[in-house]
Amino acid sequence: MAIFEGIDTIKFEGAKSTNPLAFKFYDKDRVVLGKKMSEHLPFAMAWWHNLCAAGTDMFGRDTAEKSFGAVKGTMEHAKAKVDAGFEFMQKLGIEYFCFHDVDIVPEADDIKETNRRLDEISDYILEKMKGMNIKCLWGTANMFSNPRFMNGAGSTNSADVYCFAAAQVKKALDITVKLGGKGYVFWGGREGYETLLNTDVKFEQENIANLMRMAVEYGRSIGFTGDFYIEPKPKEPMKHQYDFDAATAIGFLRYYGLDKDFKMNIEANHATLAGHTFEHDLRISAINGMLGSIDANQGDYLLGWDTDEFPFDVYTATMCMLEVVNAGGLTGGFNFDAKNRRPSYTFEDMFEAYILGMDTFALGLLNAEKIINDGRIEEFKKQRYASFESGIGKKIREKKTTLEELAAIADEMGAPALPGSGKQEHLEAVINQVLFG
Ligand code: XLS
Ligand code: NI
Ligand code: NI
Repeated sequence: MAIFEGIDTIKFEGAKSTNPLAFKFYDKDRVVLGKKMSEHLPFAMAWWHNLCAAGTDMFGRDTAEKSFGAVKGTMEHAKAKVDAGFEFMQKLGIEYFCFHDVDIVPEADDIKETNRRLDEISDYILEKMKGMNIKCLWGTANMFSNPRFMNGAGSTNSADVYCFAAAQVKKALDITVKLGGKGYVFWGGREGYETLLNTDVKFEQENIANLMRMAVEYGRSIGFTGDFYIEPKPKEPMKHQYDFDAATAIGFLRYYGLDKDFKMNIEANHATLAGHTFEHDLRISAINGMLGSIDANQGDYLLGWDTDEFPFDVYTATMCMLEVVNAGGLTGGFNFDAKNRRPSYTFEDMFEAYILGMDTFALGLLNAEKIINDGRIEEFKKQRYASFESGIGKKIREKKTTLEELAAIADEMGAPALPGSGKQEHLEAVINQVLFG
């Protein structure tokens, strides 16, 4: 029996359609820049927001009904969520899901019992996956909700809690591999600190790296060939989080020799919390060969926290898709780490949110194609650095110069000419013309 009764498979109806339960722009088989839209945009459902979170915030309880016909906190409910999730993904044509261990089963007091439940539910999920084109994008362990993790997991001050974190990572890896997951995520939920007065930052960072090293060793030993990801975030819940942004996380991975096994999972709302644009963190990851996966959402410039809204900002999606296309695509996918607003509490709202997100990224992709085909932006950028294509500039680019040599050239020169207009307004006008002209 259908859980989302009355909602059919969501179809592409085109930009003129007024049917709220249809795609206006996401046309999965349409070929864009040599590939199908569905190949450019491997979308994923986030188990926690879509099937678990029901609108509770700091000031009020659930607004949405997500029992899916079972008693919450039971294994029947866990299974009902699997049923709901697969029906939801199938109706939307979403091919991937992402999960935390405790999203898919209720956590027991004893980890042995939690693990038994994880075995049971993963059997159930595997059974569901048969004959369906639905796969696991990535798994992770929730090491931030339970009070034992109040001081972090890898960064905790308690060796016992550290063991517990290791046990959760081990099991989450087992389940991810069992479900054929392409990736495994470390989001440093409480890996950070509130005050230096009680914190040994150096030791905590070493311990996090050590946990990651053990995860890589174990993961590879059980046949996990995918990518490990760090998902940077500058703050929230902690005041200072160690994986502040892509640049910080990449430096950390290199320092501890983990850069061969890890890539970035960049979340839009986390990048903006770090004071960057989404595309900035994508570019930093890409130029370091570490653009792995994306948590597709958006924040609110008026609010200073992770509001996890469904992507609606087409300019940002366009800049994102330019980065992704120019980087040759993602090894991971686009996980909607996003939730309905609290007053959007119906099943229709869940579907419309995903339709919004998928259409926004489809528009971003179509726009990226237009910008690339227009060519003016790329050409301007090339011209801007033209002085490094010949003469002394070329020699600098080839790293064959010395400070003395360059200083001697400067001495002869008098004052150098200004470096040429950056033409930002011109370029922004080009973008608008290409998009709306
Ligand atoms: C929270 C994070 C989290 C990760 C997975 O801000 O985005 O949801 O994606 O632990
Ligand atoms: Ni996320
Ligand atoms: Ni987030």
